[in-house]
Amino acid sequence: MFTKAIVRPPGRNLVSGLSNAGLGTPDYDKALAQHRQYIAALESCGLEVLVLDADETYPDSTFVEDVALLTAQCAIITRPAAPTRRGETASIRPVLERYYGHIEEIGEPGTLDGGDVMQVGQHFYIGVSARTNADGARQLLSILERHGMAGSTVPVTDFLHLKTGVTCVADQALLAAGEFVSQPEFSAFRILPVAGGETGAANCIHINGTILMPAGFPQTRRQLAAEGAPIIEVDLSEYAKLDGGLTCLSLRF
Ligand code: CIR
Repeated sequence: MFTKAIVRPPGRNLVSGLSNAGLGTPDYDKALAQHRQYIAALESCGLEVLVLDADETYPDSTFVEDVALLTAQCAIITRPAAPTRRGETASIRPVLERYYGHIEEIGEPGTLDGGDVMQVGQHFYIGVSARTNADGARQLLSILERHGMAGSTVPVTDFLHLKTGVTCVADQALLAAGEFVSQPEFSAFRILPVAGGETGAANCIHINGTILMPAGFPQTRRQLAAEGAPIIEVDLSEYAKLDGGLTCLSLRF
């Protein structure tokens, strides 16, 4: 069960965030309104949400998931690969110190974005991607093992992050798109392949029995409804313009 979440609303500099989506420039006012709805969705799953101040220095800082990994045993500060995001970690440390007595950190030459880490039960799948390198993954595995946890790596070639294309939506069930539908590392799971044309729906969050999914994907909604869990749709169109989605906007613990 999660009890808390940390979020950071976007700053006006959101319009300068990194993007490969080709969907246009985000509208700041609309993004703020969507962020408020996102917070409300987290709260309706029973989470206490800590809302940090917007950070006008870093255009992508609203994607707070990428700067840390929060586990039951320790917090791990990552080392984001994108040069414009590297400095985002400094301001998260004092926040995490409020909750964690022990904080680990990924060091040079490793890079790791939190969006590349998918926790299922006590296992952590680590995507090795354009953002997370082999050294970053190796460091994370070693930290996890030192704290009695386990993980394994998964290659990511067609998506920004691992969780852009695969998320856990029920006990032992993964909603998967593209290369992750037939990834051998996931062979023990029940795979729900995302319907054609709805690749953007793969980034969902399963929180305390409720599924949060992005708005606008009717086939995936039907597919997830068949799982029997309550569903909340959240419109994150402005964040999709920066390749971001539901998981990216919070740290849940
Ligand atoms: C970036 O390229 O870093 C941001 N524009 C989007 C980050 C999305 N984060 C995530 O998938 N965890």
